[in-house]
Amino acid sequence: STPGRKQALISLSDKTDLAKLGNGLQELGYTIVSTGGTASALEGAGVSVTKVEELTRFPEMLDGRVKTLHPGIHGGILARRDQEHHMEALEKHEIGTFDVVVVNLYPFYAKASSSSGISFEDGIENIDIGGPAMIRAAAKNHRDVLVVVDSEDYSNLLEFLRGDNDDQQFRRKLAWKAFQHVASYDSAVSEWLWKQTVGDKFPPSLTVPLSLKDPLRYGENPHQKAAVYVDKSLSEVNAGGIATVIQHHGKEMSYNNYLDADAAWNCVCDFNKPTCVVVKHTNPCGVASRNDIIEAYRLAVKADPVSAFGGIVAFNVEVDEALARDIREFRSPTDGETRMFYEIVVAPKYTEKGLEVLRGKSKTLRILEASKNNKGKLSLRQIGGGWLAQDSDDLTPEDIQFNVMSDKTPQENELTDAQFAWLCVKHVKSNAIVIAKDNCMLGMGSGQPNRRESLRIALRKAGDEVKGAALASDAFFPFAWNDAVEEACQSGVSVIAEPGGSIRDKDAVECCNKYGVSLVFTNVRHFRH
Ligand code: 93A
Repeated sequence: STPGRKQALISLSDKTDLAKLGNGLQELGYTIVSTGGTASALEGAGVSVTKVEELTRFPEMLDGRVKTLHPGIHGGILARRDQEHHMEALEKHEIGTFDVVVVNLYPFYAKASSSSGISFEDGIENIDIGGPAMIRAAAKNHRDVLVVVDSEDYSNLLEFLRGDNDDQQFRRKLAWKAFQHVASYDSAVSEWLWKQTVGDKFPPSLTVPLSLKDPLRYGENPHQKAAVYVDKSLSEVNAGGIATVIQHHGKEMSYNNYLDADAAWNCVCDFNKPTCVVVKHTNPCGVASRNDIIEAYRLAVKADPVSAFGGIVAFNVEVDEALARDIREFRSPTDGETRMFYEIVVAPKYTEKGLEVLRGKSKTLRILEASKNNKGKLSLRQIGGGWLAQDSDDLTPEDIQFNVMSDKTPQENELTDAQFAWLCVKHVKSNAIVIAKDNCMLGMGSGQPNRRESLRIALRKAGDEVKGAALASDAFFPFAWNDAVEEACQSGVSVIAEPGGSIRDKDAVECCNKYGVSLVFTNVRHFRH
C-alpha cells in the first residue's frame, strides 16, 4: 500500500448503501481493500478497489472459506500503533495498517429461518468465520480502527472522518455494537445447531440474541435501572410484537408501559373478529368483539370503566378518524362526564386522520403501531440463579374440544359465549375467572390466591348482567358444593367452561345438573402465573 495513505477494509454480504460508503471513503483519500463480491460491486459503482488477494498475495481458497484469514489482513488490523515493535513487524512484512473496517456477515439468520428452510450443508456454509474474525480484531483495536457493522452508521462514520476531532466515545460505541453483532450472530448459529440436535423435543436453547433497543428511564419503580432489548433472532422473518413497536406520539415508553402494552397486544391479536381489549396492570379488564369497532371499544370500556381509566387500549384493526374521535371524546360510563384517559393506544394501523385526531387527545398519550405477533415463540421467565423456558401458550378455542359434561347441552350462542370467555381467561392472571356474553367480557377476577375469591370479584363486576352469561375458569374447580361451582350456578350463569381434571369433577357435574347449568370441559388449562 502507498505509505501514508489511509486504508479501509470493506467486506459485505448486505451491500446496502455500499456506493455511498465507497465513494465517501474514496473522496476522503482512502485506499479501499475488498473481498471478491464487494470489490466487484464497488467497481460497478465507480470506486477503485484493491482486491484482498493482491494484498495477501494469496488467492481466495477453499470456495471462499479462506479469504481474509491472513496476517496481511489481521496484522494490519491488530497492530498497536503505539508499539514500535508492532510497527516494525508490519514494515518488515510489508503490511499496511487499516484505519477503517466495514464488515457485515453471511445472512445466516435470514437463510436458516426462511420459510423454504435450508439444508444442513447450506446452513454450515453460511456460517461466517472470516467476517467475525475481522470485526472482533477491529473492535479490539478500536482505539485506532473504526469498525462498522451497520449500514445505518455509514453517514456517522463519514462525518466523523471528515471532522478533525478524534472522539474515543464514538469508537467505543462502534466497538460495542460490533461485538454485539458478532454475539447475536453466534447465538443464531448455536440456536440453529441446537435445533438440528434436539429437534422439537425442547423449547429453543437460551442463546437468544438480544440487542439493546433503548435504555428506559427506570424499571418497575424509579430506583430500578432498566432497558428494553429486541430479540434479533426474530428479525426479518418473524419480527413483530411490542419490543419493535413504532411510537407515533406521546410520552416516552416506560418499563410498565411495555409490559402492559405487550399484554394488551397479545390478547387482542388472539381474536379474529374486530376486537378491542383494555388492559390494566397486564390484565384484560375489558374485551369486546363487534363488526362495528366503535361499539366494541365502548363495550370494552364499559366492562369496567374504573379500571379502564389510565389503562391501555388495544385494537386488532385500523384506527380511523371515527374511532379516533370516539377514543378522544368518550366519557366515563361511571359519571357520564369525565373524558376517559389512557396511557396507550396500540393498533396495527392508523389512517392519517385517525392519527391526527388521536394526537389531539393529549400530549402524553402514547400511540403505538405494532405488527402482528407470531406464534411459536419462546417464553422466558427469570428465577433466582437461572431461567425458566417454555413455548408460548398459543392454543385458541379453535384448537380445543369443548366437551359437554352436564345433562344440559349449551345452546349454540351459549357455546360461543363460553369460547369467547375461554379466549379471554387465557390472558388473565391466575386464578382467573371471566364472565362473558355476546362477545363481550362482563367481569373478570384475576390473580387471587384462591379461585373462589376471583369468582366473587368477577361476579361483582358483572352485576345483574351475569344472568345467562358464560363463565370460564383457567383451571379446574377443586370444590363444587358450598364452593365456587355452586356459587357460580346460583349467580345465574348459563354455562361454565373449565379444564376438568379434579378428583371432584363428579361434584361439579352434579352441582351443575342440580341448577340446570351447562358444564363443558376443555381438557386444556391456561395457567398464567
Ligand atoms: O468464508 S469466510 O468465513 N472466510 C473468510 O475468510 C471471509 N472473509 C470475509 N467468509 C469471509 N468473509 C465474508 O464474506 C464477509 O463477512 C462478508 O459477509 C462476505 C463478503 O464476501 P464478498 O465480498 O465476496 O461478497
